[in-house]
Amino acid sequence: MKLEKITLHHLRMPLVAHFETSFGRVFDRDGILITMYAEGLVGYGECAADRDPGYGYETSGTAWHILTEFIIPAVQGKNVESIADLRALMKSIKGHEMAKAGVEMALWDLLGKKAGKSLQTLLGGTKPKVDVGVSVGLQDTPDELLHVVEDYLKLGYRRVKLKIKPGRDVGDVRIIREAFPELKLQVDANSAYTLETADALLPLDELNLLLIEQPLAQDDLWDHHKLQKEFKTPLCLDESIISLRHARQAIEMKSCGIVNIKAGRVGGLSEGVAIHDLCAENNIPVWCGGMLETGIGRASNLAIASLPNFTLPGDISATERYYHEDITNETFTLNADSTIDVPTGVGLGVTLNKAAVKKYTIRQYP
Ligand code: OSB
Ligand code: MG
Repeated sequence: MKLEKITLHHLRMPLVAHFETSFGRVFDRDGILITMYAEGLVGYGECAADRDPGYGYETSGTAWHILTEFIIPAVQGKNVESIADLRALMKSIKGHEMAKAGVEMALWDLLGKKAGKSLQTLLGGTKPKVDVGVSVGLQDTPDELLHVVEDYLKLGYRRVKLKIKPGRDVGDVRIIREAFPELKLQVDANSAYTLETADALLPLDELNLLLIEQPLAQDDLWDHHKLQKEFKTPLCLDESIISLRHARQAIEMKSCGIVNIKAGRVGGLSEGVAIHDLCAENNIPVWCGGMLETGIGRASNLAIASLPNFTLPGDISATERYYHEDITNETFTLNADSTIDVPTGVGLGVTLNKAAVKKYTIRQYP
């Protein structure tokens, strides 16, 4: 089918509550909505890059640049029958995985609508609902952290991830573990440590954590390998796994025991599925990470998280955990068993709330 037109909306949406990680605090979330038109159908995708280069080098600004100057000129007006065709058109553009992944998501939505199939079906997902948890940001005091965690448990979340940073790690985590001895608990450092400073994390090994996510730098598979030898708790890589190749190298090097899959970070859903398959062959459990996405990205995350080797709960929380108003008409709610239902409609299975898109748009292309 001919990709007749691609448009962009740069969104800035207020979060229900601020979210703080080792790289900073945000009060609102940037995203780029990608709309793709072909054969009378419309597909939607979301580019997950944030406003600041704290998580990775991509920002909503760099993604806008790469999309408008390179990706859209390379794909608009072209005939594309498959995801492989689209990836071939974008192949000469180095890096910028989140920009590419957003465009790929829009094509998956279109292909699903054309075939009358859900994204879940297209990707090979099987589960009707997926286990989820909540990612809890750094709080001003350990006491506040305890209250925030208690509130999420009351809502029904059965797995909690705590953000940590130097000086706010073992002490905070110990308080939560003592208050909730049976809770499925894990931590995420977002690259805030070095091999030297990560020794401070050794007491975490006694706190019965599911995993320790991304303690060291993004480009440091080797030091993660060295650090993993110090811990019984599996390290989990997020930022470091930017492609199937990086996943293979991390597994070969034993840099981690678990992999976080974010389709945005790895350049698209197809690469995410390939990493899922590789990890399954190597007995490496995977789970679906999140980037505080809108309903578009959340629908996509739920679809990929329904593949069989996503055996740990994902960072996919209910809509109300992120936004008072979303850009999809559909909202996602938490079931009593700490799961969220996977959309079953064609494509992503969500529709756009155009008034909300208009309200949160800060620039448009063309
Ligand atoms: O490291 O997993 C991360 C949000 C933004 C950027 C990076 C991360 C996160 C989260 C939130 O942890 C996950 C979610 O969407 O709920
Ligand atoms: Mg992470």
